[in-house]
Amino acid sequence: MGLTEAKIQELAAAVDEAARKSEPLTMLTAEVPELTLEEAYTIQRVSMGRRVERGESVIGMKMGLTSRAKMEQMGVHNPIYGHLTDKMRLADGATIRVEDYCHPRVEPEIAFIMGKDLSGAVTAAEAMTAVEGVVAALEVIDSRYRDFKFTLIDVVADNASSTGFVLGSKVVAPEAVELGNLGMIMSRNGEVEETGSSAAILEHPARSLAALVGMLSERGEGLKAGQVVLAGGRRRRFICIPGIGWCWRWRGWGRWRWVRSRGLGEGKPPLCAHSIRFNRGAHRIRA
Ligand code: 0L1
Ligand code: MG
Repeated sequence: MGLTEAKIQELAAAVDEAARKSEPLTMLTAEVPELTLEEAYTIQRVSMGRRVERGESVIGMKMGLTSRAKMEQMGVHNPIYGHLTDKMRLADGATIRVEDYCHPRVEPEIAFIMGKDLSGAVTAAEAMTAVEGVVAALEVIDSRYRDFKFTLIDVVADNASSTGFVLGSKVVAPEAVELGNLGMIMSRNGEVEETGSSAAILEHPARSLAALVGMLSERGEGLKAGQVVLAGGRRRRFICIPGIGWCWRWRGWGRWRWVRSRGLGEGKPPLCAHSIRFNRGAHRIRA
């Protein structure tokens, strides 16, 4: 027997309030073990409706669990998606404060800017014909679940941990970059820690886009021209600990940097705030 409408509303209110107040939430599946994936997406949608009622607009979508490493971590075989609203978009120079989040993590992303509406069952190549531009992006994810413990169903209900994102300034035509094998270097406190490729995003970010459209179509939905789509992480996310400097660089797109916090001004605690800044196509996150 499925969940009642009243229960869906109650659970959507719970995830929405946890996200709004950055308050820890107990896994929904602890209370409702029979919760299905389908119902979790309904809860996600209803919780988005609550944001829209408060004045937010949905401006795009994100794909999550797109890398083999993340799927293995969660014991799943398919990616998930969440919604992006205008309020989640972090501007050049925006400041985020670690204490405003529950478990903030950052990850490098590739974003698509849709030039046309897209729906139905599409191949990766067909999906790309609707893309106007691609841009380096960064996602801030924040699971609201207490102790960072959740199941796939919980995380879907919690809008795939969506919290914030930054788009780089250098939007290029899709054919201007080798999207399927775009090199990336990640360093920690100045030392190269990991190198990789966009191929880790479902083997090609375009496949991620096509998979998103396929999943949306199952619910009679699709993407709209002008929307942003975050293709998904290529490996793992990096914990936001002030004092650790992460830097990553997509080939040809400049770099993002997240460095040691120095505080934001007189009297401010020194280790809690980060500002985000771009420089002529180089993308920088700085504390
Ligand atoms: O973008 C993502 O891959 C998020 C997946 C959800 C799990 C998490 O919060 O890391
Ligand atoms: Mg992501």
